[in-house]
Amino acid sequence: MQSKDETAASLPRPTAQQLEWHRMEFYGFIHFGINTFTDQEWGYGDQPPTRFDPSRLSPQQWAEVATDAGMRGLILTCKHHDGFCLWPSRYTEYSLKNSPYKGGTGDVVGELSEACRQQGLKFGVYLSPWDRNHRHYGGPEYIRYYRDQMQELLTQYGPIFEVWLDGANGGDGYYGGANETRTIDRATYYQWSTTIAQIRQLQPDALIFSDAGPDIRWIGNERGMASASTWYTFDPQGRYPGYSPPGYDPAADLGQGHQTGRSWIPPEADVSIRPGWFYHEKEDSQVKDGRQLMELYYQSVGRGANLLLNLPPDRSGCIPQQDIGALQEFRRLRQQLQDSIPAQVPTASASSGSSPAAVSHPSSEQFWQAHTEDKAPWLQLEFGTPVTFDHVILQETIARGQRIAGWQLQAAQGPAWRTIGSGATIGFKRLHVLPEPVRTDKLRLLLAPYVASPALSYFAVADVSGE
Ligand code: FUL
Repeated sequence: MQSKDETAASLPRPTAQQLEWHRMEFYGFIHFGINTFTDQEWGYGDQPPTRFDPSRLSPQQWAEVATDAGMRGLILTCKHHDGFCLWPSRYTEYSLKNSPYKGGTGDVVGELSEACRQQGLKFGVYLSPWDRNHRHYGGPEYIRYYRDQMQELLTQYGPIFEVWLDGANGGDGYYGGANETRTIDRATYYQWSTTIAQIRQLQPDALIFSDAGPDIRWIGNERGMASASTWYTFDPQGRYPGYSPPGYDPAADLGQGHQTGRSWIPPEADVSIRPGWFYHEKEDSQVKDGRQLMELYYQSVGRGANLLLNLPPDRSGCIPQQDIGALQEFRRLRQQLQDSIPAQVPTASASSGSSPAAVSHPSSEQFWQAHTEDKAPWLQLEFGTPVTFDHVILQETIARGQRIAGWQLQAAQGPAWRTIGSGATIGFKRLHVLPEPVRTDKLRLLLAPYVASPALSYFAVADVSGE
């Protein structure tokens, strides 16, 4: 059996780029294109480019809305399954260069990447592998085309933080007028290892997302819901974007990850602020409100995943007012949570290890770590006088790998301890909401079981209901 020291040395850890990505927590998706104008979710690929006709398109507004909402980046559907390109690709006529937008001289990818740069947002690209317009889809020529387009997106628009590889693949489409169904072998058709090497070469800092990684994995549903237990470690063997071997279970595999997985491939929870990914007028009354978005935040970021929230611009080319209102309320609720952390820092003590005072501030550079010989590590907060709280906020020091596999919260009740919450993983952030407020002068966190000696960066309480 391996000793705990050996286990710690061989633990998968995030790359510097992944660590920076974990710190982003919340960023946005923009689904915009010909579907916006045809009121569709999956365009067939047969609509003329002239249908793309926004009256006052403003990528600047998208970036401002995202910044005001507290997002850290935006990912754009540069090409969705219908094949229409939001940049003037030199490899196809099926793009905005043949649309009325700016008389065919526009470039939405360029305009948004520039607006993001100005606002201090990171910029990411979605380039759908499935292309229902392209006549060669299904054959080797299309793979060359896909990589040529990837080359354009990764060389013309500055730094890209995330390349989003969608899993939907093959089926019926226009395909240059063939109007037929084309099936592909999802495991072999795209020769992903070559495209992934191309992305690495062109944008070494970009993280590649798909339902199989290699850098970020899909959470396994489109409801923005992470698993109660979330491992960043994952074994992608036999999986490719859009393909998983038989026996795969999205909730168990993608949601929870694999505790003993050998690769660091953390999950991203994607969800739309509206029922659809693209704008549909009939969904104007179904925009998720601030409280619903806060729920999504708890079940994604609060469980250690990142939240990718989709904001579909309407036919004018702007994000509608009611969506903006919901985002403002969402931001207010997150701020309220932040503001309800008591200003007075409690005194921290621990069963062993380095100085526990490090957990009083949410800094990932400073952390407490239990001694390797400590069989039953714990951390304790003493408030001096009793405090009331309804949230507990935890952050694991994930730069050292994901180590905590079980935790329990106990509040002092006179001489006894009462368990007020428990779970398995912590990860980058864990927001634990108590069913009812607790009043105590001492709170402790028991950390067991664990993979290697636990390291924690933050341990705090908040009282939202008492605000
Ligand atoms: C899915 C696509 O099929 C949807 O249209 C959307 O883009 C979503 C984010 O991913 O796989």
